[in-house]
Amino acid sequence: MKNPKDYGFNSQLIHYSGHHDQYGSATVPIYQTSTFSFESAEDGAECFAGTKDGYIYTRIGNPTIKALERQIAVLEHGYDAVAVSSGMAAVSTVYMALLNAGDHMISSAAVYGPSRVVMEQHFSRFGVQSSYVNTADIENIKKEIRPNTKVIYIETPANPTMDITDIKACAEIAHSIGAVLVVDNTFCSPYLQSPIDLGADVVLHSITKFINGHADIVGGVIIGKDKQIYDKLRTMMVNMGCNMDPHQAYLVIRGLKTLGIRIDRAQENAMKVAEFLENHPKIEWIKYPGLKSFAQKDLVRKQMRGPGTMISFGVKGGLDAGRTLMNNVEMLILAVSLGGIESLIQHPASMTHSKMSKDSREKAGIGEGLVRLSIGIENVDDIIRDLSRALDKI
Ligand code: LCS
Repeated sequence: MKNPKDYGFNSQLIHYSGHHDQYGSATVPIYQTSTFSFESAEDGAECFAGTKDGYIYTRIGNPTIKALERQIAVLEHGYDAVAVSSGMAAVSTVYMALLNAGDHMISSAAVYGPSRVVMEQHFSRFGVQSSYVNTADIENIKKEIRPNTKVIYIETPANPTMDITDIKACAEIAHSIGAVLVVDNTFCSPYLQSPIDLGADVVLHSITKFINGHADIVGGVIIGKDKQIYDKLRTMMVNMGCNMDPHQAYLVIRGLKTLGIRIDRAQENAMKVAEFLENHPKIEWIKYPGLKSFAQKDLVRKQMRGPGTMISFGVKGGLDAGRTLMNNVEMLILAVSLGGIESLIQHPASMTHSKMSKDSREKAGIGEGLVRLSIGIENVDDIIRDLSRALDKI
């Protein structure tokens, strides 16, 4: 595939890695090496000076990792990408690369718990200021702008509230004040949403989720829209040392090939599960971007190519009833994480978002009764039967 832009998304997934070797390998081999030999002392010096292309050391770069980075950059319509050891490494690298002491960041209040904890409890120790607001209402962002605001950071759909933030409107605000827009695109993957096309400067993912899709590795990736911002991100990753491992990259390349069909199937299932839950007498409320009742459905249509596979809901009877449900599922796995081929159920207030203060959780709309589902690719009748039986136990 010479120019991936001439091909559709699924063809890019299968055929584009940009990797070529002397054996004509159909897949990207694992370069399980920490270091690379130089042809001469002069050659080594040139590689370090950047006047010659060549691999030096795996923390700095590695052919297996580079193949994954190239592929994700193409899928996200960015300049290039930096693969890292986890989604949290991606979040921390972005904060480290883009914020200085005295700078201010405005973020969605509902983000993955540790993305907020690392800013409020750790970056604050180095003088970085932050405001957490409901970014689903753009006016809340405008109200928080300070002369030192350098980053607007959004998660859309937000984990776990499913609130949608208007990416294009955020990019316009960020650029009007000389700030950058960072979008955590984990809940959509590049299959369902292209933040760079809507004006984002940086996109990040927990690769652990949809991109890998098989619940067998932890990883992250950051995509820069241009060379200037990409160089900052790569330099920070290399110096912090949170690189991905080549074996991990190999597994992600393998999982990534089926991203499109995995999401198509899981999304079809999620729609049926959401409709089942919405009509169930024991369900108090439900948020799934594919439902007619979803308040922000117009924005979903505007910036997403599908509603995704994540569902949040509350059971009548609150936390106790939700616990009964979670303790009685048989096939669904009671576990955190998301975006894999297997359906998972979890309780954000006591699990993924438990390290946030109760006050922050409540203000962000993460109530004690919220139960989160990540729908997989199993037979949908089995998922619904499992939930139905567990709901009957309440
Ligand atoms: N961003 C989002 C939106 C996430 O959901 C997560 C993890 C991360 C970043 C961090 O990625 P990690 O370091 O775990 O690869 N979300 C999780 C969740 O909701 N359940 O378990 C992990």
